[in-house]
Amino acid sequence: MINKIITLTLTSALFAAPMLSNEAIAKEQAKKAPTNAKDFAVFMAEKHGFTQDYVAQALNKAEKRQSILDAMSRPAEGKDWYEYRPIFLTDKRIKQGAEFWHKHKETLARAEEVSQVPAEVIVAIIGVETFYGRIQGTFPVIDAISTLAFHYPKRSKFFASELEQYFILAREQGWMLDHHKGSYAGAMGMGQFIPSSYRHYAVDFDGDKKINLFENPQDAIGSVANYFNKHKWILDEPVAEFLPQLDSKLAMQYRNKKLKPQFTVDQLTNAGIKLQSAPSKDTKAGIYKFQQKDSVDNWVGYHNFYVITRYNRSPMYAMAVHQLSQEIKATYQKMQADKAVTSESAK
Ligand SMILES: [Ca+2]
Repeated sequence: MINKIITLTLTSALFAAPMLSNEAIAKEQAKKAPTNAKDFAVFMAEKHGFTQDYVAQALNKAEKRQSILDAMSRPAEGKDWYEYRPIFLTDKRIKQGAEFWHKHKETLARAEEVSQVPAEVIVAIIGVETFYGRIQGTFPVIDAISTLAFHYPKRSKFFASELEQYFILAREQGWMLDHHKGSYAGAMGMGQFIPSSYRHYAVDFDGDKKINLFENPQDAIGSVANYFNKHKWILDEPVAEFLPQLDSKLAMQYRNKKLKPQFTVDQLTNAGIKLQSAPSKDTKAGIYKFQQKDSVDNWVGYHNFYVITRYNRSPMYAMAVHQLSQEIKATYQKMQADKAVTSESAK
């Protein structure tokens, strides 16, 4: 697409002096999407070659929804861990995760092989995001993203950029702009990809030349795996470890204030923190606290813990995904063992 715009710019420049310098073209490319509909339509026409009328009409048809603005002001991350965990760690979500794994075991094995990301993490993400594709959101994506781009000043620049990506994505995939539904924040499909992630990380994993994260579990599985691969998941490295006996001084000293682990396994073990999960000694690590009703749980989060927060920037999210992945894996393995016993006894 970039090539096409540059070609167009150069062609028109032949007829209109002065010719645009490379610097001017780069400046044009770097322009940020405006946060009002009128300027946005002009911008999309100039930067991406859409017809201004087409963009203006699509935005005019899109509905500003107060329910979206309301939802933005009460995210699940406002809860404490002891309230947050039970939302995701339910028997139903664990059992259906094992069933999803069984149903798509060939695809998951292939995704593991290609992306070096374990099946249980891929399944847990799809489980947390949409209950294995069942709950993908009810807001027209164009309504959600345009509402936030034009009427939510706190994040308007971010969502204007996502709106820009959404128009391009729809053109690339041949979608009607008002066709797809998603979350109140414009996340789409079984893995809830925002438009920029859809464009950069989603893959066609069944070879039909389309990338359908809404209805095609193979594409969804391959895309979640690819997202984690591109965000540098390290296979066979641990995610996190509960430290029930951690000395409170050490907990303070190695507490991670940011999402990214600021210490190394070496530093932690040299300080006397005993780790069972045997990561490599230069693996990044930090202590994260999780609020229980009357106490605090300390966990060490490793590099892979941080990778999960690249999907959703919250330690509680990463911990829920991690714990769910472990529960699903245990249930899936038990299910396979039970099946083996059943088929053996049927002989
Ligand atoms: Ca496909």
